[in-house]
Amino acid sequence: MLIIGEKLNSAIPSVRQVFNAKDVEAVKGLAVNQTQAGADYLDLNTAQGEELADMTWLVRTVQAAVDTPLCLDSTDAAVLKQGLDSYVGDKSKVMLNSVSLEKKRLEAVLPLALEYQCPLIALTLDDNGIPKTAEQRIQLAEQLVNILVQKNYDLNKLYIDPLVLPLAVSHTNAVMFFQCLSEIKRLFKVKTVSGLSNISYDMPKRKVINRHFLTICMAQGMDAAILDPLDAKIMTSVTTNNLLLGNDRFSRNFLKAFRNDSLVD
Ligand code: THG
Repeated sequence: MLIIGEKLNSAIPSVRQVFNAKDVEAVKGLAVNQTQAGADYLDLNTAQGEELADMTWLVRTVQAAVDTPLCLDSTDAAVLKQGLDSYVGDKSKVMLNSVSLEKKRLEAVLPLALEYQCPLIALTLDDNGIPKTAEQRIQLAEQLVNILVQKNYDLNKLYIDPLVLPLAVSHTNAVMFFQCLSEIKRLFKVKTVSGLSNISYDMPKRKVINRHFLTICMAQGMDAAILDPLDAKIMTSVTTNNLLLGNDRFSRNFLKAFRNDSLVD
């Protein structure tokens, strides 16, 4: 499973301070440490500050520190474009997070993904909001897939995010999400992705819930997760789940993690 490191996000108060202070060393530290911990992509989100200007600064600062692919995280197409314009190198490696079926967002974000054939996260959300049922979300996933096929977008680069809602809102929100993951894969043969933390919103022991949620998502075949790679417990879960799910030939990655002393009980 692909790991998208979530730490370079202005929604985290300490990181917001780092961005506001234009603290280059702190950003480099978060980029290098997440990469060393196993991040395949680094998510960049500047929504809580001067979103446009901060995105340019962040892309340049992170690119100066690591070669790890970037995942630009904004609801605003102008910010995604700004991030792409600031990126030096092969723009087809930059993941865009995200598009949805909201009319304005679709019209503005889709051309960016098509121009550079970027990997793309697509949310099952339209102008009516997030649908309540799995069936309706799967329908939105189908609409997204159909639009992208029609535009000749390479579906291997598409990651559908069925959107996690808190268990505290409805006790069936997790099972509904698992159903979305498995059905979207079965019906459309496209990849899936999710953040973890919404599931445990307003609950105690959030990290325990997030970790077990991730395990079940992986068992449904989820292809990517936005998570904190500096959390040794969640990374131990990822490594062990990959082993158990037959995704770790000769136990190579599990044994490597063991020898590095990075597996925790
Ligand atoms: N889907 C998509 N994009 C997303 C989300 C999603 N982007 C934003 C968000 N959800 C994922 N990113 C974060 C970033 C930080 C935190 C949660 C989600 C966060 N971090 C704390 C910290 O680092 O201090 C705690 C981390 C921890 O639990 O260890 O809260 O769903 N497409």
